[in-house]
Amino acid sequence: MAEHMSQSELDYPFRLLEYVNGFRVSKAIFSACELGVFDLLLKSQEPLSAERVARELSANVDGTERLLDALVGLEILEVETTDGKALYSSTDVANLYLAKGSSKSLHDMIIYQSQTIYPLWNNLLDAVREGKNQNEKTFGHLPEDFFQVIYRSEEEMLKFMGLMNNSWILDGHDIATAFSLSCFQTIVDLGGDFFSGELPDADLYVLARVIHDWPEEKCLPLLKKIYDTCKPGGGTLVVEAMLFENRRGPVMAQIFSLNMLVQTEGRERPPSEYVHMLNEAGFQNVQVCRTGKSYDAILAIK
Ligand code: ASE
Repeated sequence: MAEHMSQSELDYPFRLLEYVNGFRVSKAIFSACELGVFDLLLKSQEPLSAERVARELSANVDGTERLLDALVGLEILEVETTDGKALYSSTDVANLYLAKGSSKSLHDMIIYQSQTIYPLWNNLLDAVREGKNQNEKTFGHLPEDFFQVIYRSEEEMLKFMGLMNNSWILDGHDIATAFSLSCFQTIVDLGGDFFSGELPDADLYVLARVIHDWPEEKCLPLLKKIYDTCKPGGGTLVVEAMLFENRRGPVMAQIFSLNMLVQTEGRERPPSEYVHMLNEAGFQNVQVCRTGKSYDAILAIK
């Protein structure tokens, strides 16, 4: 199978070309989102011409037509042609995930990817060479702590929270039901300034996409503090995009780990590394649940 695939890739590198062009596909979708194409098509309820879309969104007609055509090619939009006139409409997927108002909208995640993640990834090469995040080079902030860059203004903080919130639309249910949590009366989702000061009282502390921001030296004291604060029977739920044990996938977790390199001080890890840290902190009872989606969960009980 692999041999057959690489043979056809040798004849013509279809898959490789798709990967190489990936950033252009991303930017076409980002631009349409930022321009408001999907919101306009959802609101209009009838198919629209490129001229009409351009006029409504104060954009150039030729540019708009090319963007709409590319989105049709990507099967994100649909087109019907009558008397040589093209009329564009959204697909159900675009209405559900790309328009702003919908309950499952990923709009905020896409805006954050376009305006923050994309510029950071433009410096991926330097991140790999230097082994450190590229906040200073990308945003001109001297990052004592990269979260000061992520939260550098009210607007930026809200955009980051939009990104974080959006992914719970996709994975929240699987994570919340990965383990039976009914035995925990008080559940606290730890975010913000948890390294200094005391933790609020709780039976379960949720650490969702926190550990992956930091090196082990910073995670261990945090996990120890949680362990010390927990009553017997209490614990912590760690939520992360976990690598396979041999680190050979999932590819999305591998890509996220590169994202942690360009933006944070952390990395994505396989379950055994989380289990090891939790054991070091004192937790003996540790269970891993893979969801098969982007995020997985580990429950550690004192
Ligand atoms: C963090 C999560 C993220 C810190 C920085 C982040 C995400 C993007 N940047 O805790 C969300 C998930 N990862 C990606 C690549 O989208």
